[in-house]
Amino acid sequence: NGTEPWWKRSVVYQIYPRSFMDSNGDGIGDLQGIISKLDYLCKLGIDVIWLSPIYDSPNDDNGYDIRDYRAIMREFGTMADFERLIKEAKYRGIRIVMDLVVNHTSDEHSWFIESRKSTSSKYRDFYIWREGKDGAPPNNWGSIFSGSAWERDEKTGSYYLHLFSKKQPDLNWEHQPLRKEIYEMMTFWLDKGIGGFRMDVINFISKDVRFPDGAVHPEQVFADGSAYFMNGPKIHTYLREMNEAVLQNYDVLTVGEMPGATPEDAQIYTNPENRELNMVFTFEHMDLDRGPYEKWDIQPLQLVDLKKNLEKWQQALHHKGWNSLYWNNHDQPRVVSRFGDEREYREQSAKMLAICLHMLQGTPYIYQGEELGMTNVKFASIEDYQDIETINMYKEKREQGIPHEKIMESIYAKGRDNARTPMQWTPDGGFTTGVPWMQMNNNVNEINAESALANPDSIFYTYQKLIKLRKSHDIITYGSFQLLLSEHPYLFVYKRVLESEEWLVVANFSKRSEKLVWSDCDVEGKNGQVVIANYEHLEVNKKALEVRPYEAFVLSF
Ligand code: TEU
Ligand code: CA
Repeated sequence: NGTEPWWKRSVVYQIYPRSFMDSNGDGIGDLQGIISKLDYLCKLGIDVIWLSPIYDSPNDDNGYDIRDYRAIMREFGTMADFERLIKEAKYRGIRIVMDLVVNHTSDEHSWFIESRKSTSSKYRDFYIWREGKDGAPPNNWGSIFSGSAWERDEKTGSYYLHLFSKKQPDLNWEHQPLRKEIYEMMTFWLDKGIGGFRMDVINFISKDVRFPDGAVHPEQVFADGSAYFMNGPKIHTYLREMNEAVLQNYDVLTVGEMPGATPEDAQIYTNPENRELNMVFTFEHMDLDRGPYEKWDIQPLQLVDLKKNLEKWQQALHHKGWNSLYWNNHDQPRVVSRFGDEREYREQSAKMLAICLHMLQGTPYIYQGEELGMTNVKFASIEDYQDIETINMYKEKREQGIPHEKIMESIYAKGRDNARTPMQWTPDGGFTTGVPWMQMNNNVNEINAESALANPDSIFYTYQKLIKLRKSHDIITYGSFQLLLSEHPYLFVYKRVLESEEWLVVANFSKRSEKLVWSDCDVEGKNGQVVIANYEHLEVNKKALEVRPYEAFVLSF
């Protein structure tokens, strides 16, 4: 109905511009390349494009280290290109959401250059400076990109905080003049007609300013859910101030990336009455196939854990807030290789994962190439990897004497470059006429947009249909969620209910055939209509059904 916000029924497509489409043959994706692919995205049917950062940057962390918030990265093009992208997208009914990276800047940002000059600099308090202790850093915090989270600056002998790379100094949100600069910058972009912001690690911006020694590993969340820099003491104050100062004046989408946030945190962040954010990206379901210490400790996913985690988030935010729904982004390995089967059942498992995710309540995010079933990659040498997180981790673990092969297993499973190989447009590549900044995946001749568009049974058309269904069935956006067969190790079975309408979603996360008894789903005797399925010939009207390997279907009753 009229009062419901538009983003509850939208599907967002995430573009990592560096790897999406190169228009000028320098091997690096760019804005004109994106413009040339808008008709492809129109055909898919998406409503919003989230662009990973396109601001001026030295690219230590591929744009997540911003040097000038009001300039376009040279490799990506010009402000005129950006304004043309906005116009061309708008003409096609597509909004452009920008990536707001305000927990830190690049160390080449003019604010930091001034800040480090002297302790009396006007910009000193734009960043977090502390004195060391007996020649050691101020505390034992680790950087997410390895090593200490503190870097000693020669000029003044003080240490500055960087939760990420040493070229990404953290901004000091306690300092009101900094917050004012950020709000003015946000207004600058919103006045250009963007559709909103994805906010990078936004729940890190409030820290415990006593900077106590904490968990040695930065992402470790303490048993009581607290961590030393996530969901800090003033986070809600800052988000409400940001809303008051900027966001409330625009009808835009805001999604906060929130490592360490729980459903209870999200109930506060996404409750519309709190005027904070529309939705958040949780990491909980992305942390189920790892050890307690760090993401590189690989553990096989237990489907029951995934089902229960998604159920927790669905129930916690139903009628209270709003969920984002994702399997992929530029930091995560490709889901078909991670939770599906990239070899024997690649297409079926990719479709199953899409159906299972898009039938949940929330706004779905599709990461570039997910709609093609693009897979992880295995480069032979560490030299072929570009991601600073991977490179720093490799160096650190080699110094600890961990064998190359063991580290490479972790990189193959969880490295971020899995998601950053160039988008596969045609059987011979189609990303660039030059040498791509990162090697293309060698399965491009089989997995590419051209082949997908020519094949009516491709994964692409499953995504296209899921997006269409969302537009015409309120039950997907507003129905309640009920998990069934919660202990089943291979089948993810749930219901969506809206008034008298009932949809049953069945997804087989395994290559085994699994028996499904209709009475267990209390639909016995009712003849369901197939809404969408990834196999042909669904025998519905018997007492039980053999669910085939990676089979997924939705029945409406
Ligand atoms: O990521 C936040 C973050 O914590 C990730 O680094 C994630 O924990 C890690 O990559 C898991 O392997 C955001 C951006 O999405 C990421 O690309 C940036 O590197 C990071 O912030 C710093 O801006
Ligand atoms: Ca280019």
